[in-house]
Amino acid sequence: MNLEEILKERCNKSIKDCTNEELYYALLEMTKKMAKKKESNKGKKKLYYISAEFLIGKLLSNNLINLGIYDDVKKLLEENQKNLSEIEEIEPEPSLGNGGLGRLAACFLDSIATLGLNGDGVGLNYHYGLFKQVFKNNLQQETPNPWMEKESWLTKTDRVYTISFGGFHLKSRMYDIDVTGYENRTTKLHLFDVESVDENIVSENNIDFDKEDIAKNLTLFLYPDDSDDAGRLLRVYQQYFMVSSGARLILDEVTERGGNLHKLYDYATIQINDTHPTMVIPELIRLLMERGILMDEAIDIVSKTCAYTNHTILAEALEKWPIHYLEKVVPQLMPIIYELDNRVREKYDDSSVYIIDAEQRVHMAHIDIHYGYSVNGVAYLHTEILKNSELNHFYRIYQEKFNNKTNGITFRRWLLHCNKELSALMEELIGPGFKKDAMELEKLSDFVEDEKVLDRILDVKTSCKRELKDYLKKAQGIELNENSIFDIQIKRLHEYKRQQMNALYVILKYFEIKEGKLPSTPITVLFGAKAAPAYIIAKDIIHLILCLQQLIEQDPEVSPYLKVVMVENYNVTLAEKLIPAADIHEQISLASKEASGTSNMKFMLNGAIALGTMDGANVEIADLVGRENIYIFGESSDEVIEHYAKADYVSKDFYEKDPDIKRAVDFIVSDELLKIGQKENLERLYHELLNKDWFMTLLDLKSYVQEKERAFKEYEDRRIWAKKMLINISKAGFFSSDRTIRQYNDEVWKL
Ligand code: 26V
Repeated sequence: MNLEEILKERCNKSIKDCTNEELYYALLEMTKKMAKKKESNKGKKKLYYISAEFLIGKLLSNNLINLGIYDDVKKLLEENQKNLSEIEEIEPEPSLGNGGLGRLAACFLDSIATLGLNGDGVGLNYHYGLFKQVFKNNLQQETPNPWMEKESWLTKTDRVYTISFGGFHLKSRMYDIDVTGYENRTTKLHLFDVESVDENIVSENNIDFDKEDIAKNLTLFLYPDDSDDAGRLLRVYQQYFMVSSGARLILDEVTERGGNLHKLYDYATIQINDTHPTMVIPELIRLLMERGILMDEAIDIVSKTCAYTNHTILAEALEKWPIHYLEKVVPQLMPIIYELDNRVREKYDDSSVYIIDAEQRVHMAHIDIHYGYSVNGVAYLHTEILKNSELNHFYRIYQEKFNNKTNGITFRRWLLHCNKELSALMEELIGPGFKKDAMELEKLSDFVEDEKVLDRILDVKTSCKRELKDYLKKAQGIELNENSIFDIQIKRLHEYKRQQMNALYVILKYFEIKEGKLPSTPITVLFGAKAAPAYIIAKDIIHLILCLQQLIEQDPEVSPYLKVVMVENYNVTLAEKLIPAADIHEQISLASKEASGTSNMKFMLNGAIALGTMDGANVEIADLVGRENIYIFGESSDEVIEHYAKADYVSKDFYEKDPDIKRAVDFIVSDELLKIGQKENLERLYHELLNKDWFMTLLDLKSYVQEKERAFKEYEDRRIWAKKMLINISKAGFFSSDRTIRQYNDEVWKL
């Protein structure tokens, strides 16, 4: 089937006469048909990657690349005066994830398909995704982010289940998205949706809706506001709907393939992505018992089938559901959960490993660890912290279950697609092998002293900066100076990620410029971040950054040398434009708090240098590139863990003993900023930093400023900088998600 034929059928026009929109939908149809024709991966045992989030991004370009037809399609369009990039703009981006965890799941699906593994994704089909972020009066507002149009990547299937909740039933239907492997076969992402969903209960301008009307709202949004009971209950409804649908799919598929449910683990393995899908464990036990298997055996079977990945050590993010929630939503699971807890209590007298705690809350991660066969962290340091502190009591019981799987990213999207110029240069230098085997990037190290190559790498960077400039001008009306240093921090807004520390740096730089100390090269500090709708301080930090953006913009003394930009509605599409354009990337979480990070890997692959703490996968990046090719500052994870243990960090001490810190923090509530911003928000943030500062911003601020200045200074020697860039790229191969998935398969799934 070719494009011309499809167009003829759809609108009876030639390529030349079509609008970009007509071309987009024709390409969508063509790509879907091609993917459908491809054989899917096969095998006796199948992996089910269950996740509440799959942040898949736009799919057209990615699918064209993976199907091996990108260049042909682009050429055909060009011959008809059409531009593929402009056509890609038509595609809406589904926002089916918060950040790293959801994007990781999407990268994993790409690698599973590419490696030819028999594995599918299972999740939910949120009609409005997370939310669309809009800025008004320098504040974040949330609106729905609809992405499902009459025609989309979804294909409706005939698979329908009835899901029972306390007091009512809902009908669940499966929709599929084909996941194309790079020059290989395909797999599927199964997204379940509630048949009775009603988009009309949401208004256009905000994300308010009746949280109690479960039949209508269940799949409208990802993680609705969990600041109240109704929102939290809705999350439990969503989770059970997802896992019950998924568990039935798994049992049906095993049975359809002639498998024996007594040996379920020979036919299926389930990767539980964080604790959101944990109820799949009691649900599977329940369903096996319904099919006549006794409880003892059912528990044993399921324990050999499920594996759990932990993605955070933040206590507030480890799910603990009050028993009365579960009694209300899923009463049918309660006898099983009590039994699972009793078995633990009979065996161990350490209450920290119980499933149900003294406050009558169910610890979801504890179910996973006791009744799963594998527990993994997502970077070396993170797994060590799990073993040695956070989950130490479990590690002592189940040493053999614990393992590390350092995260990875798909190089198809994060190099071949998002940075075609760099990718072409790499191919010219070392041949096309790196596209299939990322470790071949190491061959680039032959060129670290080659001045011509170094200059060309700098040229590619400038060209990416220009592209970002053009894009942001058109899309958001933002003006960038491509001759400035692009210093970028893009990730969910959270105090532990410390965007506020970056903002304090901006304030200090503002003072310097005001006092006549000008940077050798102008600096552009770019941010992109959504804050959870109920996370007040996170929204205050966004407010501060936007106020600084306006203040500096309006100041002709400062604006030629310093610019702050917070892009609106940061998402995968924006990441694909921002990452190739970065000179420096900020990975400045409080050590021990960022499980891994994955943007750090994407930036490195695109020749940006990290400014970061020894946290998450930064530790492994530093090991690979060496200390001369990364900027590291701040206290170590051991030191930080000790501060928490001793409770000896007092932010006010740092504020009072250092006049620079005091001046920067005070500026948050200065007349200049209060003229621009909201008193309530700025004062709240000021007091938070002074009296709480849970994530120790002021502790690391000084060493952060120092290291950032060092980076800016070294940027001035362009060739030395280019060498650092090349070394970073050449060492990025380890962070291919193909490597991560191979390790999961060899050590955990054994497909
Ligand atoms: C969840 C929640 C939920 C409610 C309240 C606040 C809160 C804060 C954090 C989280 C994190 C959820 C888990 C997560 O997204 N983890 C991220 O997973 C990435 C992929 O493994 C990893 O690279 C990031 O470091 C990690 O933060």
